[in-house]
Amino acid sequence: MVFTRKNLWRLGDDWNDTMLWYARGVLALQARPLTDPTSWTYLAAMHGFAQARWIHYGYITSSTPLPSLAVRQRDWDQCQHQTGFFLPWHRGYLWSFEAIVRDAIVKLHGPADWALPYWDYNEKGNPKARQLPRALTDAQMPGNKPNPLVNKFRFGRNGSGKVDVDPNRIRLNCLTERDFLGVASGGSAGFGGVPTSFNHGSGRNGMLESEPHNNVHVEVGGQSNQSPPDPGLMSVPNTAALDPVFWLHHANIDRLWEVWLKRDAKHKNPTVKAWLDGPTGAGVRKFVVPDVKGHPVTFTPRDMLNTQAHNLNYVYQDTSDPLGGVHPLAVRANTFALAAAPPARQVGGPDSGSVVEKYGLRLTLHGFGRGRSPDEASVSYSFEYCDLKEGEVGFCFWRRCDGLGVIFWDAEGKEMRETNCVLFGLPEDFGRHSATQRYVGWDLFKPPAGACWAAVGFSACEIMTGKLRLPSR
Ligand SMILES: [Cu+2]
Repeated sequence: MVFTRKNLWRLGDDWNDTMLWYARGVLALQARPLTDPTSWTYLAAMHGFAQARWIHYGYITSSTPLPSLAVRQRDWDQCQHQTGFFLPWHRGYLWSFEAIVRDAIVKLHGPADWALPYWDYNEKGNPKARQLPRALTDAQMPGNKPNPLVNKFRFGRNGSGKVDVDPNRIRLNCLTERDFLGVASGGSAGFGGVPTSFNHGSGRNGMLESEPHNNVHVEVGGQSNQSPPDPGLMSVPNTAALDPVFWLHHANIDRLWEVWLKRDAKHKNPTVKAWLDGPTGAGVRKFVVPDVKGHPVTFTPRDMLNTQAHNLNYVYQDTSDPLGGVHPLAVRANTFALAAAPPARQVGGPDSGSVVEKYGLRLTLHGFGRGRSPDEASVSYSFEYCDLKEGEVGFCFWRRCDGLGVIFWDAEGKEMRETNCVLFGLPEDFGRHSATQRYVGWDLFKPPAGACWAAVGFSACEIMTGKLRLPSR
């Protein structure tokens, strides 16, 4: 039997079997002690553990026994973030969790085909997609028992406890990125992240990890309105997996990996050994998760490539392309070598002549990529499909400090229209508005007065040939 992970909202707003059994399974795991590898708290501590915070939130007390140091060093504080291991590590982690919950459900005489639902906050045609259904918000579950799927530390965007994710924070432009692995600085961060060794955090976020993944964490967790505020469980890796929503969010992130692979034949998993083998080297931690008996299982990204292989054995209900498919005429834009760009400066433009060569990636852009954070700047040159003709060059500009999304300016610097990242670069946009040399010029780089600029983007297609000299200032 292949298990099917279903869309949370399509199961219904009301209590349904899948969510009812999830709640019962969570209760069973919560009844197990922290030292049990199949307990709710042990599994959450594998993502990240912070004893003082956990005591503060009431998940343990100062006298709760911990597993031995050796076990903690093997299993806990393991989550992989800001790395190309983000997706494969979380896939193994989800597999372990789901198997343990299912095992608990079966022991309670529940359905043997139970699988973790996924929360598709981007689902089209569902006005409630960005909220949570009743099973995750009701104070009580059927039978008038406290609902284990809720907690006091899920504050939501405004601290009220109501989850309603901002649509501008869950855009899916990561799906248009061609490469799984990116680079640590300069060009694209890649769909799946940058090559690292075992990386429990710090460094550059991959595109999917950044948005929607990170943003959903913070939109759900939020922080309390008191002073000093408590961060919500989901807002911080050391507490995130204590919230039952965590697993449904991560099932969706894992699903988006499948969506990305399927939506474009050019999208491929890494084939480099350093990624496939996972972290290696003397003293380097391995990826380890418990099986249903609590026995440690070591895995590598190589083991995580095929969800239908016997070790994983699941599919998603829906992996259709939320962006409506790759345009047949689309040619992926080349993202130019931003590593060569000078450090971000105040408002500027190409103040010296710049030469673009096919595949040469020689480009001098000054005033590039200003942002409040490297992450924000990094998304600026990470998407693009365009349909430029040979010899043409396209420019795009956008700001996102204020959450407005993508904005195009014409040759006069006039705002043309606001659109969403995922629409950016559709041939009709790019072809009509920006694909001629007419748009090359200093004026283009002037942001509107008072605008908060995150980035200036530049892209040109692989089909571009020859050279183009940008005018000197
Ligand atoms: Cu996460």
